[in-house]
Amino acid sequence: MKRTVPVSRRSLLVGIGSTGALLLAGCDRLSRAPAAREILASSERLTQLGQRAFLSEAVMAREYTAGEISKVFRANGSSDASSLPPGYLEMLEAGLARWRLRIDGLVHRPLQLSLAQLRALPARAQITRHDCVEGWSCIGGWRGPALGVVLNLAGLLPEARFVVFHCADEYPRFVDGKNWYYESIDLIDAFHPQTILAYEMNGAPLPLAHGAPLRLRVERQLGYKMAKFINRIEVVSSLDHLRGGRGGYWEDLGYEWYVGI
Ligand SMILES: Nc1nc2c(c(=O)[nH]1)N[C@H]1C(S)=C(S)[C@@H](COP(=O)(O)O)O[C@H]1N2
Ligand SMILES: [Mo]
Repeated sequence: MKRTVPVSRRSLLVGIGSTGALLLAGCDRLSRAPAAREILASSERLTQLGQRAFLSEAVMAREYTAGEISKVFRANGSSDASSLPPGYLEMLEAGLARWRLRIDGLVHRPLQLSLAQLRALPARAQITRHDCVEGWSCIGGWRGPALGVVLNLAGLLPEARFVVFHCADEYPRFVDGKNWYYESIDLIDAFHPQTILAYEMNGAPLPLAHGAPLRLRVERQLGYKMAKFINRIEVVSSLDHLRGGRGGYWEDLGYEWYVGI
């Protein structure tokens, strides 16, 4: 029974067309690696969630053509070294050898991935419109592995319900030593095919202002969900005991947690 799980997922993916085909390539490549295969096969619940996402929630955000990309993509929130820890710029300039993305919490296998390892994963490219709660929009091209691929590598435990993104930047104006930006999404959004960890914007490495080296794209929600400068992904069963308890930096200040567009 377990062995058939990736197959049924594959046929689902074939059913949703070209986007699915991109992800299908990813699944195929991953399932050839024995460790990843073992994790995929052992996590039945995760696969069910993936199928639920594909079957009932796979409403895709609109994608655009290269010609529609905004000439200037506004940067918002933290966008320069003044919001980042000492040494961050130097780390970027030194080629990110020391940078790691930590994946921990309710996972079978906590991971620390280098940027090279993330780049070696199957990637998805998408040109989408970013809508900020302040009322402006820009169209940009993004590329990176589907978040679901990365989560499958770590393997979610059955209690997993939310994915939390911890960021490197701090808001100086609210400083109390704990004002790191963070965000969270549920597993439906986490396994949506357009939810990716982007290391590229408009064909170039993600610029500092837009969250270098890695930011989230969760295309069916507003801009503040799209955590920039991600350095840790934590899988949790509840958001209640995390920081202000509302699942995100702006949420803790009164904004909605789910902001669909
Ligand atoms: N780490 C971090 N992520 C963040 C923010 C931030 O200040 N810090 N701002 C958010 C907001 S409100 C928006 S609109 C987008 C802006 O992304 P951009 O700078 O690429 O336009 O990032 C979101 N993610
Ligand atoms: Mo925003």
